[in-house]
Amino acid sequence: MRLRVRSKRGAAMAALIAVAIAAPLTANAAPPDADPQPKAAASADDQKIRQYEIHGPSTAADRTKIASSGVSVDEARDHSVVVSATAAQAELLRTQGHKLKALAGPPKRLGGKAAEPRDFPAEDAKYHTYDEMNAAIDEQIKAHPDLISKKVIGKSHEGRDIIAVKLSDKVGEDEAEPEVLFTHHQHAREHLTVEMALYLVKTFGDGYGSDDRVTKMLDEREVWIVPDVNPDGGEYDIKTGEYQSWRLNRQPNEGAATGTDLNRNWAYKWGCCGGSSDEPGSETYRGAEAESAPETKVVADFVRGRVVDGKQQIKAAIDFHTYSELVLWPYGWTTDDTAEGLTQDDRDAHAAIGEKMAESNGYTPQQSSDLYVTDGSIDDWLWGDQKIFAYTFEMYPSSQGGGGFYPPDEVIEKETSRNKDAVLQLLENADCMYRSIGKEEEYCK
Ligand code: 0X9
Ligand code: CA
Ligand code: CA
Ligand code: CA
Ligand code: ZN
Repeated sequence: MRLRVRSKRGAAMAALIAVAIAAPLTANAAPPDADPQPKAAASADDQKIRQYEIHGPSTAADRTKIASSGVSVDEARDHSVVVSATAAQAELLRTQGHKLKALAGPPKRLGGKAAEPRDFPAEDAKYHTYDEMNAAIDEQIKAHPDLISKKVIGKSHEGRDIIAVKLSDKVGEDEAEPEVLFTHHQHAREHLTVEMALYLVKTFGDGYGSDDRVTKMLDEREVWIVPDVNPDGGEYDIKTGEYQSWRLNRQPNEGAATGTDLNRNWAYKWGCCGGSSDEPGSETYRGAEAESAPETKVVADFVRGRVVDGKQQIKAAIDFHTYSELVLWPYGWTTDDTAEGLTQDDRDAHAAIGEKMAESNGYTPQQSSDLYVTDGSIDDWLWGDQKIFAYTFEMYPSSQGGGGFYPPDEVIEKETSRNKDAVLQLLENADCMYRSIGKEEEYCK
């Protein structure tokens, strides 16, 4: 396992000090989030999320145990973690003996203006709402109709269109070219991933004919981008004009709590291994059954639909998340390097290309379970069920000090273009992923 030693202490400390000034903490004082009022039966407050730092957890096993309390583990350092938790989940961890330090909440960034419902705060206006995202994509299609198309692949729980954008020369034809999939925004608060999708659509659309690598890849590959897997969650996260730190979709469950963790809802080893929760209200609630979330099913059906004449056309994929600056590969459900359906060669090819991509963007490469165990995640399903080489990118920042889930919009250009080379590498390898380990003859002839 390789966990990066963090160098962003200063920024993280500044954030902690800011919290401490706002609400001084002594060893046994009530945390600033403690609610003195008796709990109402209502659910919105019970599901209010904030981040905490917990000192101590050092191994993947420690972190998996922490996650089993129902929190999401947002950041893994050498000897501590940052989690997102409700007040009740935080309380449970405290009764288990952990010391939780509340971190600063999401930034307001209102720039002196009143909160605008259903939009990003004024200072983050460069981020795209769901409507703005669709408009930006439509504009690119208009500019490059021979190169870019889109189709509605299904609907979210609240009825929003989930779309897949296709990029290739002769975009209207289904050519016999390796296909590559990019998925974005399974987790509502990870808005930078939608910007990543828009960056790819623009960079490939505008770069065709002038950028040699881009041109070659659009000539020889078919690229699929699902820019927003969880539109309901994303809109919910911004709808009051203040960030909600929301992760899940917006599907109601029996009882009060809303939402399923889409990245625990995929139909491979679903709920197998302590890497998700069966309790609504958990940040990693896996849903009532695999693909119970309409958003998961829509994307899974789309991927299954790419099987032509018994052959899966999609060869490789990246699922974009934030944050921590990581390149991850399967499996998440087991900490073993190899397991059923994942041979040593499969693992080595994943790792070889994963490490090369990480070299180019400066992220840390590792097997996803080196972080913590997950089951029912998209990358395990893509590989385990569909034999698609699958990566998860955890984008900027490396730590909570860099803005956590809410980096300012000033970083969008730099942090999306940072992945251009890695994405091109994946496309260039997609015709034979085993070439990376010198086994083209054996696997690709
Ligand atoms: O926990 C997740 O779903 C991802 N991290 S996040 O902070 N964005 O929520 C990591 C998923 C990595 N993939 C697997 N573990 N299979
Ligand atoms: Ca700004
Ligand atoms: Ca083509
Ligand atoms: Ca094709
Ligand atoms: Zn995520």
